[in-house]
Amino acid sequence: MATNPPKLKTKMTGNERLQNLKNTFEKKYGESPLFYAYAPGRVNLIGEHIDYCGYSVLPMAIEQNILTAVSVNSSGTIQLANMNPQFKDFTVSCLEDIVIDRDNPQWYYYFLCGVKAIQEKCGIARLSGMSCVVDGTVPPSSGLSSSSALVCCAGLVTMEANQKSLSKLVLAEICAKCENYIGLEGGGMDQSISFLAEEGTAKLIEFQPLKATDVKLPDGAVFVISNCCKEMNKASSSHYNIRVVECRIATKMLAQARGLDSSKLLKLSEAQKELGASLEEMLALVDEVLHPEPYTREEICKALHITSEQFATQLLSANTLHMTHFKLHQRAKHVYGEAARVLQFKAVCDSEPAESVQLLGDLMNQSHASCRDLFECSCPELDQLVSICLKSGAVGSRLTGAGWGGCAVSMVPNEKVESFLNAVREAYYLPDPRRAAIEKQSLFVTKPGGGAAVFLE
Ligand code: ADP
Ligand code: NG1
Repeated sequence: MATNPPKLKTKMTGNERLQNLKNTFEKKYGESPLFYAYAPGRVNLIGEHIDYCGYSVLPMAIEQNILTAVSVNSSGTIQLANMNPQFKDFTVSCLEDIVIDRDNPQWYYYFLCGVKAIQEKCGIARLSGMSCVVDGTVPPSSGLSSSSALVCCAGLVTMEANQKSLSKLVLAEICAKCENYIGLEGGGMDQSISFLAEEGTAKLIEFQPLKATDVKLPDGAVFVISNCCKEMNKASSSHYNIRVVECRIATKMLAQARGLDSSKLLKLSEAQKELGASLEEMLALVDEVLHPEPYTREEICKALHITSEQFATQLLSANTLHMTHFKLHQRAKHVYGEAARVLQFKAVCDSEPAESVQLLGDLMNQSHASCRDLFECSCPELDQLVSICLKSGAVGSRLTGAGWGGCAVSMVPNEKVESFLNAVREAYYLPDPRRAAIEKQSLFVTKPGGGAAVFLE
């Protein structure tokens, strides 16, 4: 499957959203779209902040997606418009290099990340002109990967408009790398599931090499997404890259302590591989080698035998240059523990013991506690929402995605879904008019959806 290009070429009619998009397109550009493409957002069931450390994650695609209507022309420009008036029109020339301003992460720069990825991969000297209207239903900055859905959709649109053909696997790999143009050191989970998802199944996503394996979720429960209604834009803050940097430094400190050549290792999974150790042994090593007090730059430079200039150029990124203290013990503990939980989650899904739902719920709860206490990527609103979800009948509940805001995912036994939704509505959404106003799109049952595709009307 993953070797085929994602061209559904199916006909889609009688869809109100598609009709609105088509009408807007025709009004704006005076012609009909030639084709459409969509890429889904995702919910990560378990495995948070470990993709960029090289560890497997366990997401599924959601129904919400980014959908784009496209026409191809000889205007020599790429014209971008959006159904949401908050996202302004933008036009860029096909004759000049595509420049992405990482200090100003406007919506169209995410789109241009996808364009640039295809241009570079396929060696396209001059891109086809195209006119696009984008319509998104993934709530932005909420941990459901609206940005990656946009990047992936743009990559797919550019491939199709320029008559190129790449497999889903290659598209996933290049779109994962290209979101870095906007300044984020992401790990590739979101783009991988957006292309490799298949309806009805969650996926274990492994990296290096990229691989997606079906994970059958238990029949006895459903997954419910709830948004805490606090947005967190990753590209305009440094929370995310700070964690990436801390994990990178922890890798080097562990490697150094065990006499490995730390200059070659960047990811916590690479340290494990070099040492030939199990995840349990890595957890013990973290306790033995790293102290819980934050590390200063001086202490790290001394241990790694590097200068403060080397520290800044080799270990930090543009938006983390200001950092003075680094929590290495806590971050590495989270990563190795979470990596083990992903494998346990998959093992339970595969072996289907009678108590599957409870076992998976326990793992999700442990994951949230680790994200909150060790990785410190939760926030008071998310913690309150997770606690309400558990009191309302969920067997497991945790933040999903980058965190610091955004969504929680809860596992709810089938027979409790209605009472769960009512209880969460009453306890979290209705008491606050701002939350109540967006409750419908903020609290919903989800099931594994399909991956990105191109189609005709
Ligand atoms: P997420 O966790 O949803 O990926 P990010 O903060 O990384 O959140 O990215 C959100 C950004 O993606 C938005 O600020 C916007 O620039 C872009 N984006 C998301 N949805 C849309 C959309 N429907 N149309 C245009 N841009 C979008
Ligand atoms: P969100 O914020 O949910 O799109 C981000 C990263 C993922 C992963 C998760 C945390 C990007 C594009 N996405 O997801 O790769 O690291 O945080 O598990 O950077």
